[in-house]
Amino acid sequence: MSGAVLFAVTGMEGEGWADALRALDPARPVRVWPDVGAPEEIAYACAWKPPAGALKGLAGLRAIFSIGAGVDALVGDPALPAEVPLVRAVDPDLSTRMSEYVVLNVLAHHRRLPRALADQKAHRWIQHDQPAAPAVRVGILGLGELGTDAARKLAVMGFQVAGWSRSPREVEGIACFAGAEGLAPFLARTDILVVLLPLTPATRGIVDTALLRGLARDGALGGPVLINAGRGGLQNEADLLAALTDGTQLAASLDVFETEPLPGDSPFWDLPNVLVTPHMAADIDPAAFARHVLGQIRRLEAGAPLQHVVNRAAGY
Ligand code: NDP
Ligand code: OXD
Repeated sequence: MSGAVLFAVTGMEGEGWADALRALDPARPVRVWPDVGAPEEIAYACAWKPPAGALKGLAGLRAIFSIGAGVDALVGDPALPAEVPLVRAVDPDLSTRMSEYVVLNVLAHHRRLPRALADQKAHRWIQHDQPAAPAVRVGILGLGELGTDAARKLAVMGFQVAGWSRSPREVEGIACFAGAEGLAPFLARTDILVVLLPLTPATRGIVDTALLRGLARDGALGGPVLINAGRGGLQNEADLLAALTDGTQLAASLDVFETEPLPGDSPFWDLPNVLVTPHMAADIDPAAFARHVLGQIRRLEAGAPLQHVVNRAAGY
């Protein structure tokens, strides 16, 4: 019998994900927690905020697949078996969705959409200045799977694009900066900052007053813009709120927050220079996730190494 797959999730419905996998591999047993069946048959687990201890006692477990690119919640879960490889979600469908969100929001600020929406509400006909894309410098904090795809698509549109990563990278047409010493020069040439970092001990709270003050102030937009589609824990929200209200920061698009759902009384809802979205930048499609998981299972069962394995010490 092929190794069985167990979906262990909370906050989402497991059956739809399981059905997508069954559709692509009808011979493989697929179970949804708590209907584990015989625990020794479970070879693979797909997890998103798994119920406490759901993956304990599965002696035959060979891999855990995160139902998401971000693994901060799983890495921080003390009940997750430490010896089993954890694989993050990587798929063109996910990258395309994130790039759509990034391009949408870069263009929204580049073409002054928040101002136009406010003007429409007030019945004001104002033609705000419209700088050309090559006059605008976009910087992507986190030049990984998602950041690189978004960077390439923005470069095609004519923006000057740079990226920052932990280790040095080379991406054609993108100015690459890396490490602590690369951060200040990267920020100093950035008008629109896109945050696509994972949340780790090294990145928590990285978007603070000091970072925001390091952004370019001589750009065509008249002030720096922040787009955070990574994780809410990356931003110091008190610092960000101050920057958005005292003029340090021109505008922002925020898809992620320290507390989600964003509380109804959060001041971010009402700032005219902020576009708020409900953590929807890039939800992976169940069929795409099933394709990714089965691709990795087939590699493993053919004796090849798993791809996209999380470095648990680094946290991503
Ligand atoms: P990757 O692991 O492919 O890329 C992460 C990038 O961040 C890499 O370039 C990495 O550097 C860099 N990085 C990590 N730590 C540091 C550090 N300390 N200093 C500098 N750079 C660092 O992740 P993905 O691109 O697939 O995903 C990024 C994040 O996007 C996810 O972790 C998740 O939090 C978020 N996300 C949000 C979604 C949403 O709907 N809002 C949907 C999907 C993902 P290096 O290249 O050297 O490893
Ligand atoms: C993810 C997410 O990490 O949806 O994939 O946030």
